[in-house]
Amino acid sequence: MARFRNIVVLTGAGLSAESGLSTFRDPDGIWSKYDYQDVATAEGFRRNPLLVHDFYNARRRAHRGLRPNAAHVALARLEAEHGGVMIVTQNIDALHEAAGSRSLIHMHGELLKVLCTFCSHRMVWRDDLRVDTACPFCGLPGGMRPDVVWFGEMPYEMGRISALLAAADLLVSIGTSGNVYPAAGFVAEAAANGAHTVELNLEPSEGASLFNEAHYGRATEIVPAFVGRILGDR
Ligand code: BV8
Repeated sequence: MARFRNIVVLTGAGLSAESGLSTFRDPDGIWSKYDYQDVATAEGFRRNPLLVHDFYNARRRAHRGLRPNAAHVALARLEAEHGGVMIVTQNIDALHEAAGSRSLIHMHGELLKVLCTFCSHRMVWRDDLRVDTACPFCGLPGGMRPDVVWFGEMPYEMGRISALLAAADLLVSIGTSGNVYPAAGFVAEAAANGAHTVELNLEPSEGASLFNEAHYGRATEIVPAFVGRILGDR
């Protein structure tokens, strides 16, 4: 494996599947139980905030006690030993951090953070959120929402991500079905800038044909093996 200088790793729900978190589009995934229009849009939140709080409260509770898996740990090792790695995750869980990753962008926000829509303060929040929860900063009730990017909302740090994709000589996409934009467009953007592109997934994604290289299998097996190749393990 040639030596790469600037590595961008895009991760999706498949990376956390073996830690016990549901994915979205697998047969028993989240979108088979909820309509994303009801629970992952600002319109749905306006229409029925109680349903949306219940949806995220259940995911916050499910997150407790979960541990990062061997794939998260391998990516933290890659960052520590390579030095030129940035993870851009679509996931809102905190398992990359728990594995030790620090160079990390949560482009779709974070499950364990909330945002006050009145005073714009963001804060770590591990408990349930209710419609009438008062903001600890401005004191006003009724303005608190999960700090996640819903459909129709602009993902976070897109300028920084574009700069990273322009400089990348390797893009690795892990555990994502390639359905959701703009993340699904990153492989084409990186390839246009001359990067080598690799897909690591359980099965070919929507964008599979766009990758130079692909390895299919469970993340806890194929990600440590790939990281070992990059780091030149014997
Ligand atoms: C925006 C956060 C514009 C909250 C999420 C028509 C065409 C193109 C685009 C659009 C369109 N209509 C609308 C759009 C835009 C829309 C979009 O892309 N829609 C799609 C559905 C067509 N995108 C947006 O709205 C985005 N914003 O475009 O803004 C804009 C412009 C200007 C000003 C304002 C706005 C915002 C998108 C973000 C939405 N938020 N979630 C939450 O999590 O609750 S999306 C949600 O999907 C998650 O973030 C998730 O990460 C993301 C992607 O899903 P995946 O991670 O890929 O998960 P999935 O289940 O799909 O796949 C899992 C994969 O893992 C599978 O391939 C499986 O095989 C694999 N796997 C499973 N187990 C394993 C495994 N792999 C390895 N090992 C295993 N063990």
